[in-house]
This record gives sequence, C-alpha cells and structure tokens, in this order.
Amino acid sequence: MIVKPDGVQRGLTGEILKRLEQRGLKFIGLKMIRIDRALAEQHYGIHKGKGFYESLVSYITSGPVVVAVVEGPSAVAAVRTTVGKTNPAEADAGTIRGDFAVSIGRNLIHASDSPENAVKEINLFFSAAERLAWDRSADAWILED
Ligand code: IDP
Ligand code: MG
Repeated sequence: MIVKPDGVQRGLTGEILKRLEQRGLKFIGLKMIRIDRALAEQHYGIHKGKGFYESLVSYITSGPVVVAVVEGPSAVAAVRTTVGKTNPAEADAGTIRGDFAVSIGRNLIHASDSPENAVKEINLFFSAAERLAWDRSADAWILED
C-alpha cells in the first residue's frame, strides 16, 4: 500500500497506518520515498491511455509518499475493505477514504487489487533486504492456527 502525497501532506500518515495496524495486519516493510515519473509510469502502467492518467502520475509524484508491505490472512481484501471505494464520495463511512476524503483524484491511499499485483508492486518498491520477517508476539491473539 501507499500513503499518497495528500495523505502525507495532510498529516494522515499515522492515522492511515494505525487503521491497518490495529486491524491486525502486520507491517513487514515501511519507508518514505519520492516516486519519480519512471516509477509512477511502471506502477500505474495499467491506467495508461485513460483520461485521468497524466493527472494521476502528476499527483503520485507531487510529494513524498509512505510505502508499506502488509501481511495477513486475505491481506489484499482486508486492506481494500479498510481503504474503501476508489471514489471517496461512494466510500462507506468507517473506511479511510469514506472518513477522510471527498475527491477521487485525492483519495489518500493506494492498495494492491490482487495478490498477483501485490507481488509485482512489492518487487517494484522494495528490495529483498527491505522486507523483514519478524515474529509478532500478539499473533496468537490475532491469527487462528
Ligand atoms: P484504486 O486506487 O481504488 O485501486 P484504480 O481504479 O486502480 O483505483 O485507479 C487508480 C487511481 O487513479 C485511483 O486511486 C485514483 O487516485 C485515480 N483515479 C481513478 N479513476 C479516476 C477518475 O475517474 N478521475 C481521477 N482520478 C481517478
Ligand atoms: Mg488500483
């Protein structure tokens, strides 16, 4: 997932990470970076040719972002339900976008949409050394055997 530049600029990084962390998802990679145009084009290549593509690239490269790798049962689905619908106007209250955003082009957070794309995106943003395997002592209270 990525806290987009609006999330960082609005001081919502902690709030966004908190919601995923308190749900029980486990952070195994986390860093602040500035996405350049080349990386943005790779990450959002699937949207190339769409009307909003240029503004999307300009938005995601407009300032620092916080990128993270989270792990957990059905992590992709769990993150996306916590994030809410793409258009914040349609996102349920209680979701990150439903609680903190009103514009589709300023929707605070990126979340991978499938396990396959999550793997691609993790490899795009994180080296192997930046992904940490660690034991979380609370796991017995969060995960079923
Ligand atoms: P997602 O972020 O919920 O997965 P996608 O459809 O993958 O949504 O679109 C990627 C990003 O492109 C969105 O998060 C949003 O920032 C932007 N976007 C998508 N559709 C529009 C649009 O119609 N107008 C402006 N920006 C859009
Ligand atoms: Mg998407």
